[in-house]
Amino acid sequence: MFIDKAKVYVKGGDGGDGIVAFRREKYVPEGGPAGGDGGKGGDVIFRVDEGLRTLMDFRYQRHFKADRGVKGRNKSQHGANAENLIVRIPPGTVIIDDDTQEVLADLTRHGQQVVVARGGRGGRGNTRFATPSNPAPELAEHGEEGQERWLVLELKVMADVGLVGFPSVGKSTLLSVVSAAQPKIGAYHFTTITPNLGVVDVSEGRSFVMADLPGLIEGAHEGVGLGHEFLRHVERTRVIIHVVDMAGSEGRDPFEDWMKINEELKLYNAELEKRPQIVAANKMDMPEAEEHLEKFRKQVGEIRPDLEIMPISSLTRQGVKELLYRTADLLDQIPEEPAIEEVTDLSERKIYKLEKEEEQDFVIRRENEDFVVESAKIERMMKRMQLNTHDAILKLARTMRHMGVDDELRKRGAKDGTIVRIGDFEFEFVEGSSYY
Ligand SMILES: Nc1nc2c(ncn2[C@@H]2O[C@H](COP(=O)(O)OP(=O)(O)OP(=O)(O)O)[C@@H](O)[C@H]2O)c(=O)[nH]1
Ligand SMILES: [Mg+2]
Repeated sequence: MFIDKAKVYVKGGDGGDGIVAFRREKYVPEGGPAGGDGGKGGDVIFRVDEGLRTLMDFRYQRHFKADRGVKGRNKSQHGANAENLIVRIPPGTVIIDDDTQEVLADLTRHGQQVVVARGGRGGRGNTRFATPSNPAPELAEHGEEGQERWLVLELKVMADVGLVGFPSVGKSTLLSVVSAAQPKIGAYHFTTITPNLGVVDVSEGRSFVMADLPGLIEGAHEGVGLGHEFLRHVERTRVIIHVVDMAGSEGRDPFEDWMKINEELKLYNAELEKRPQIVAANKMDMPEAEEHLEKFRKQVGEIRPDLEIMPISSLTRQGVKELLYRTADLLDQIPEEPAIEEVTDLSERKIYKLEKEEEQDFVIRRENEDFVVESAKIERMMKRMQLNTHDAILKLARTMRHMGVDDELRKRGAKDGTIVRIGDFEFEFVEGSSYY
């Protein structure tokens, strides 16, 4: 089965922790700081590989996590950065953030790539925190957490040729006789519910990919009968083979059918009206077919005299070869890139801008006698610091004072001994502290 949608979880590797260490030298009782920084966590990168045609692999593997950076070492040695995790995707994959529904990337060319989850930075070791007033700090940072998110991958079928038409006109039957694909064929409408792809070998190494799409009906451009889902696939094909049932089964009129489908294509995307089209007048083995074809040619000729109409029978294979040759010739004349606008602009800036927005300073609330400080910035810092040492708490206190948290608490009536909470931490407000 051909899968064209997948949901995956990606997580960049966490950064390695920085460490607290000191030099130990002979005859030097208290050596200087020597804790190294942690290494950077690996990024998760999606890269286009033209050898892939489907999102099938994502059915088996849905979680992609890059490795974490290595911890810092003593003697001020840096921990190693983790390798990036490269995930191969087929050309034509659209990557969407499942939370925000923002399109993150629309990758079409071999080798194009995008970072979908950045690895965290390594934490700094205590070597980096030495100052003249505190030459031997007991302070190091945790590695930053890698980014994580759920993504929806959508593959717009990169078929060269799309088979369109009403249900039961014989699209799947045609694909089954010209390729190795084995789509379901049925005497009832909507036998095909997801697109099928087949590779058609014409001759001397000439081949193209043909997509058999589910039948379209009136209102498809408005989403009727899952029309949007299917029309999306038609957009990227270079040639449309419009299959029309010449037997006039179920009392249908071939010309009316042809007009209605074209109207749906046009209403969905005006570009599709200009897409090269060949009419495959199918079921020519049926008794009334010749008569219908003659009438159809006349009617079409009045509005589109240039349109190619090729009579075939998928059942007897009459005319099928000619149709394939003609299609291959037409493809040779059309550039590889589909004639539609692409949404490729995918700077990392666009991807990561969401995080920057939360950078608000702080909010102070009262809870009975106590104060609660809410601040993404401070909480992030607390997460990052290893708050088990005096030096680390000192640094946090200093930052809060610089941000104006102390002043604001004082203004709101905080006194010596008032309880202040931030995240999971609770401490006493100390007035006029010479601490920092
Ligand atoms: N006589 C005749 N019958 C055909 C021909 N091509 C297809 N059929 C029959 O028409 C019916 C529908 O064929 P499908 O290939 O499933 O049609 P489809 O267009 O894929 O239909 P949906 O997937 O429902 O959109 C089946 O019973 C086929 O056997 C043909 O050339 N001649
Ligand atoms: Mg079908």
